[in-house]
Parts: sequence; C-alpha cells; structure tokens
Amino acid sequence: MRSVATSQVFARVPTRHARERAPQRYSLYTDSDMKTASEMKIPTFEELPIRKDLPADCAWGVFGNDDAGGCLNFLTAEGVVDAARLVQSGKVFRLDAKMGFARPPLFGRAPAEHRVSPLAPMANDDFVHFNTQEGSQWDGLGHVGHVRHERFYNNVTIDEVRGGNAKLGIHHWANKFVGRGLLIDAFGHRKSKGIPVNPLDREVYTLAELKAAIEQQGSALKPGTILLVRTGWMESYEKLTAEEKRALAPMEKLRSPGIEASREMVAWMWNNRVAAIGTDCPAVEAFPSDFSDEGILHYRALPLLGLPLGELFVLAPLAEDCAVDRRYEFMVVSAPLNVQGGIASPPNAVAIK
Ligand code: UVW
Repeated sequence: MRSVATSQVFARVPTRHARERAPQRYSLYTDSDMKTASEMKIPTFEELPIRKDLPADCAWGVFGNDDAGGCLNFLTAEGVVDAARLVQSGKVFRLDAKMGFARPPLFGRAPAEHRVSPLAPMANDDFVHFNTQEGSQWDGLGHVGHVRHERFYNNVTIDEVRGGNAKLGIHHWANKFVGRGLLIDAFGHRKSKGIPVNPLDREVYTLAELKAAIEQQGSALKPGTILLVRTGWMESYEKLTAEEKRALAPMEKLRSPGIEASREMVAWMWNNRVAAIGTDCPAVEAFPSDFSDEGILHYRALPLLGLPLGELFVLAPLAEDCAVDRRYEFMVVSAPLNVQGGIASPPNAVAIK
C-alpha cells in the first residue's frame, strides 16, 4: 500500500506533459573528473545552482550528473576515522525503534508482518514483510520529487524512479552512512528555558533555537555531520495508550513538532555540510505540512539538495546520556537496506559514544 503522503506528492508529479518532456541533462563534471567532497570546492548555498538554467536552491550536478549520494558526499573517509575517535565510553544507542512500534503505522502505511515457520524441533527462518517507511526510516532520494519542477534529485524523472529507481535507489547508500553524529536536544533546550512545549502538537523548532541549543550544549556543527534533532515526539508517543495511538494515526489527526522549513534552515545545513538530518518526529518538519507548498522541507531537502531526511528515530536515551557526560557528538553507523532501487529504508543505525 502506498502512503497517503507519498501518493499526494506523486499525484502532482507525473503529469502527461512532464512524462513527454525529455529529461534535461546537465554536465558540469564528468564522472572521471569527480573528486571526493573533501577535495573539491563546494559552492556555498548562495552560489547554487551551479548553472543558471537549473532550479533555484538546487545542488544538482555539484557531485556529478550521476550522483546518488547528495549530501552524503560530505561524509569522507577522513571523517569516518575522526568519528571513530569519538568512541570513548563504548556505549551503543540504537537509533531505530522496533519494527511495528507504531500501531497503526502513520500516514496510512501497512503494518509489518512477521512469520516464523515452525520446523520441529527448530523454528525455521522468519519472514518479515514490511513497508520500509512503517517506522524509523531514512527517506531516500527517490521518495519525493519537487512539486513544481517535477523532478527528483539530480533531474531524475518520475518514470526513472518508477522504472526501477536505478539512479536514486537506496542501494547507493549501502556503505555511505557512517560518520560523526551530533545531537541537538531541541526538546531539552526548550524545557531548560521553561518554554512550554507539547510534543504531540504542531510546534516549530526555529533555526535560532537549534543554534541556541548547540551553544548551550557547548557543541559545534562541523563539516560532514549526521545531525540528529530531538523534538520529543517519539517519547511522548510511546507513553500513549493503544487507543490514543490509534486515534492520532490518521493523516488528518496527526500533529507533530518539527524543524523550521525555511530557505535559511537548508542554507545553514548546506553551508555547514550537514550530511543528513534525522529526527524523532514523523516528518522532520512540523506536521501537518502542505505538500502543495514548494517551500516545505521535503522539497527543499530531498529533490533540491539531496539531503537525506530521517524520521521516527529513538533519541531520548541518547539525549539523557549526552546530558550526563555533556558530550553530544559520537560516531553514527547506519547501514540502510541493500535493496536495488529501494525508495527508503529503516536506518539500521547506532550511535556509539
Ligand atoms: C511525509 O511525507 C510527511 O513523511 P514521509 O517522509 O514519511 O513520507
């Protein structure tokens, strides 16, 4: 079953006119010219796009015409080595929730099924059948195309995504998602300031608040960071009764906090070379969000910048530990499913301190 949110987006994207148009090609770099992000000069957000005929605020072509990593290119081999140096206590925090934690899943997604084949005196292998977005997830770059440009990251068309998603499939990320993580405890910051916050309502964490939280933590946003932002949604959801969870799950009932969906927000992330952003809320940005509005974060991040969005992460135990030792940086290891052409994936992620 396709999610309501996704079908709303796709309903707009594949107009007949768009399908008949030949996809534009851009050629700043050839693949043989490609350097790693640490070697190449990355344009600032203000310098984007790299050619005048490309959509405003897009990073298409920056990492090559055939790139499928987007901002993950900010994660480098040196960054992995540096991240490993952050491992000091040996504590490991699982960042994705147990499959099936959301009952029912949000956005009309199908629930996961798990079956064990009895084979006395053993239990033979399990079958797990699930929507890759039924719970904690990275949105892949084939998940959302831009509502007006009718293109996915790097000018990929809806037909290319539906026809196997070879260009933007999640398989491209199979060994890319490792690096320095930084937690911004935006929820904790609000609480410490005595600012009332209802994590099950639509609240916007502004860019100014994220910066203030970083400062309060004594943290720094370094290039090549996998950013994690705690909004408080997940831990509040987990405390609800089964009946309350059922009541808030329908799209029209769901309300959640998230980060400000502004040009300034994505400019800040791009200019600081944020590689990905994961949050403990359903949509990274506050929900409801209007998918007919091209200013929402899903469009600014996924199709325009190639910035992976992570949703429904488990961040409270990590935040509690960071508050104790005052270390908000750690190594993140995420191994998305190695599924050819996959649209999204559970993060299969840990933070190691
Ligand atoms: C929304 O579209 C709101 O969320 P997702 O990225 O899970 O589809």
